[in-house]
Amino acid sequence: MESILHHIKVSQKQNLAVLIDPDKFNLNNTSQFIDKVNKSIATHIFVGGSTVKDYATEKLLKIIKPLTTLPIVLFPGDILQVSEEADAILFLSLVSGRNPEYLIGQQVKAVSKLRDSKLEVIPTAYILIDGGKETSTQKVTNTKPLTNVLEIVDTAKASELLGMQLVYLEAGSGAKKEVSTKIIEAVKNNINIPLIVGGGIRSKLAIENAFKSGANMVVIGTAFEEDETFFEELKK
Ligand code: 1GP
Repeated sequence: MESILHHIKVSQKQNLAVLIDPDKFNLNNTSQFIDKVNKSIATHIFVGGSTVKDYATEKLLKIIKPLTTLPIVLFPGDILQVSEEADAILFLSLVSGRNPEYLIGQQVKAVSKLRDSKLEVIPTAYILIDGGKETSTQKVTNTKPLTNVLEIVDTAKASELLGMQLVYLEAGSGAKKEVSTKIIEAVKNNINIPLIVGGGIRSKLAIENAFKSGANMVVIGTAFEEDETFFEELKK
């Protein structure tokens, strides 16, 4: 399989990832849901969450894998979610916060699982942006989201200079407001690595705005969880 990071970098096509949070997902509905994903404009499936019961992610991955040919990317909140059943892992460092456990602690603990892994490991700067409400990621990591544009831009740039391969601007799952176009543009203009944007995106217009502002990939979870007709909406 072509490197997922490379694909995100070079593809002219707009990448749309559907995020499946094993904690919220109804397993009885899996094949119907994945069928809709397969027929939609989605290009990737992300699996993970900030609070997931032990091995629920791996269990879900095993069910999803035979049902789709889309690349499956782990989006793990902790090391228990690291699984060989996916194609790649966003190896996240929460660079917007100053909690060492999520900057480097979890990553060190994950090495025992990743050392002999076949997963494509994608070093990712994970930046929480204020989305208008406290998210579970903020609670779990005990960190605050960023609000200041210059600080957001400098955090993204520092991550690139440190060698990270991807920047992920995250307003938080179910955010009241998505990452603003102003922030997306400012970050995009200052980095040379691909940019992912997610959190609170619930309309076709918001997706288009994120792409126009420079996002290489948009991630959507809640809008699909709450209303599967959103898949149809995007085709129009
Ligand atoms: C991925 O957490 C987001 O970045 C997903 O957010 O659930 O609000 O789409 P939503």
